[in-house]
Amino acid sequence: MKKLKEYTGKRNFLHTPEPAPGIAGEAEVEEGGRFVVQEHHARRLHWDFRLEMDSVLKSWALPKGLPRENGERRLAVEVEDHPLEYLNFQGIIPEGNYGAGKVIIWDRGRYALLEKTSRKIKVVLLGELIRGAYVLIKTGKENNQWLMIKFQ
Ligand SMILES: [Mn+2]
Repeated sequence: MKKLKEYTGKRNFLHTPEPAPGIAGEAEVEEGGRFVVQEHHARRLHWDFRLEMDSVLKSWALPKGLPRENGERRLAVEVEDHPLEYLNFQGIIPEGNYGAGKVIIWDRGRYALLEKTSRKIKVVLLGELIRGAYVLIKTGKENNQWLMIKFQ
């Protein structure tokens, strides 16, 4: 899958327990409006926020996690699209591999899309820990920098 070329290019699936795209078989992965937040104990602790969109997981790394209060904004760095199979991934990425460290599923659930443009994604997240409305806004300067803001 072309969209996942960057994901595949950064990883050697003989050495990382992370899923190779399509390994579970796309048919086995039920489609539709899911999200996951993974706590990733890499060189620097961060939280990866992933939204199922266009048959991949659109992904952002948040150094401080998701905003918790209304009006709170957090930096969200857009990273490469991940395969849908990553929704269920947790485990330890061994030293020497891209993103080495422990990955824990911190929350997951479904989302409703309220608005989507190339620079703005507005969603309602219905997870186990997280329930609320959030907007992601591309900040412009750095191409991969977004802000995630809780607004309800
Ligand atoms: Mn990560």
